[in-house]
Amino acid sequence: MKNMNKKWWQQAVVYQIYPRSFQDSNGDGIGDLQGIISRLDYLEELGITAIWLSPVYQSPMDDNGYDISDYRQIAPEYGTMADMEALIAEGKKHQIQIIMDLVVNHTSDEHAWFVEARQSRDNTFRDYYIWRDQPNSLTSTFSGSAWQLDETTDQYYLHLFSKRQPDLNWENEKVRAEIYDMMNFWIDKGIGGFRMDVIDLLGKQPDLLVKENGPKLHDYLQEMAAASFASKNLLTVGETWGVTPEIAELYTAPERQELSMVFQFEHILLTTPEKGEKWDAIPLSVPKLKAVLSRWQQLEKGWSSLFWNDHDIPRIVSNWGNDQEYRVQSAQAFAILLHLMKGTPYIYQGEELGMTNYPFQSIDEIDDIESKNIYAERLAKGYSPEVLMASIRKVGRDNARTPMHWDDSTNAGFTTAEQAWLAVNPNYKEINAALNLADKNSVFHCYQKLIKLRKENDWVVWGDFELLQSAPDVFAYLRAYEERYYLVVINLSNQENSFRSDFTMKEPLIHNYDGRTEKLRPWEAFVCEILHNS
Ligand code: TEU
Ligand code: CA
Repeated sequence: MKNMNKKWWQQAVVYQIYPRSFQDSNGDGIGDLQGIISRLDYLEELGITAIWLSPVYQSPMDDNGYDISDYRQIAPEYGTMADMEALIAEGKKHQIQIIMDLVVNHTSDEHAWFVEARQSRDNTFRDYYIWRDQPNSLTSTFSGSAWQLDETTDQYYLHLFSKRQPDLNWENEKVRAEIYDMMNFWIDKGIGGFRMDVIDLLGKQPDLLVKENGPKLHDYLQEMAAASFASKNLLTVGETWGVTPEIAELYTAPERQELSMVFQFEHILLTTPEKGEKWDAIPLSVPKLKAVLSRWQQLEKGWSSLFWNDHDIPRIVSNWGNDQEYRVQSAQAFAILLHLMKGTPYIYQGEELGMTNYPFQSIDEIDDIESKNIYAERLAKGYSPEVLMASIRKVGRDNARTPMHWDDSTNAGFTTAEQAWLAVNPNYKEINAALNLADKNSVFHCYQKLIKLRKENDWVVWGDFELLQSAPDVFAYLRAYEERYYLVVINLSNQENSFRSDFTMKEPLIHNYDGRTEKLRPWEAFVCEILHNS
């Protein structure tokens, strides 16, 4: 057994909260920290053991908090530092650690460092950011050039995201020291770790047009770890869009002392055309999904994350499932598939209810800066509003960001305000937490059983993974642990399929239909122990 050194975060189940949309406690239409505290009982019942909290720091909210103007203050709309400390303490009482979002590739243009830096070319903080006399062809993830002219000082600054998110200069050791100091400020408050926003950009070389995986990246991460979390037994997870399994091991091989795990997006990118943008999404190929996910299960060194969703990604049940006649079955099928693989699973708020994408009709309903920018860019290129709204409905980030559905009261119990900051999905009367809790066959209870199974059975966490041959749309795998074998079978299709094997199957431990038949019904999924007699 390789895992002699078992870590708490390998056994954790993480739940991501997008604070703006989780629970409003004071009737202003915006979710907040007291709202989260009021829902800790719900989260404990689900069984999760950590919360990844999207940013709650002071911010002008150009990118909903991913533009931070003060890393040591809480945004007033979310509460106070006392509320944050209360969340950390109350979380512990519910066996839930708080993972803070660490956004250090860039700050807000309202951060004091940038306000200073743009005063003059010889300002002390000038080198905290990246300035050039001329722009090059680098583009921003949010459309257009990555360079913005600053008129006062007549130079361009780099912004890989919005122009209100200037990139920090990681080559400047003073910047690095400030960041590590800030991380320790949060570690000292008792947090459980960090989710690291676009961490693979830290080593960027803008003059060479290199964004991801720059040459100094891992030096910085090792320095960061040594200066902050390395000795603290924290969960650290890096957001790395440009990672392969080989690169992932550079982050996560234990002897390198960098991160616990990374978010790898290869499966998510399967529906982005190879030379195109996510806005031109192509259908999912299940055989490719099997190939990608099973390759990531074979990591030699280090550890993986498991996820379908976050605040940037459309809802899994709408994206790759069937959010109409098989909404419950397909949401459960994806849950069973993910939670029984090897790695630390992440659940995005509402995923455990089978929440769906939103039927956005007009750009006026959209808040997300990425969607707004691509809409303007493509409208100017001659795309029609209908075509643009169709792709925003399919992949726009606001699909994940509409308020959480708690019950069937006005605004789904999210807020007592007349209007939430972003519209509540009209299907909340059929899809909400109260209904899910009342129905033992609900999506919620499937997640709850999966988490319980993980907590009570070592094989779920530590077992070896083996992909099995099966029909193209059937995902079947084995987990093997201490001479016992578990079979997981998922039909990722609206059609019936079959699965044949020589195994003797015991009763399903978790199953999204009643009883087994010869065929696999649409989106049928189950796990059972087998007697391995082949
Ligand atoms: O996301 C990184 C990122 O590149 C995303 O913008 C993602 O690529 C995009 O949504 C897919 O089209 C992180 C955060 O998760 C995101 O919310 C922030 O906007 C971004 O960084 C900037 O901080
Ligand atoms: Ca509020």
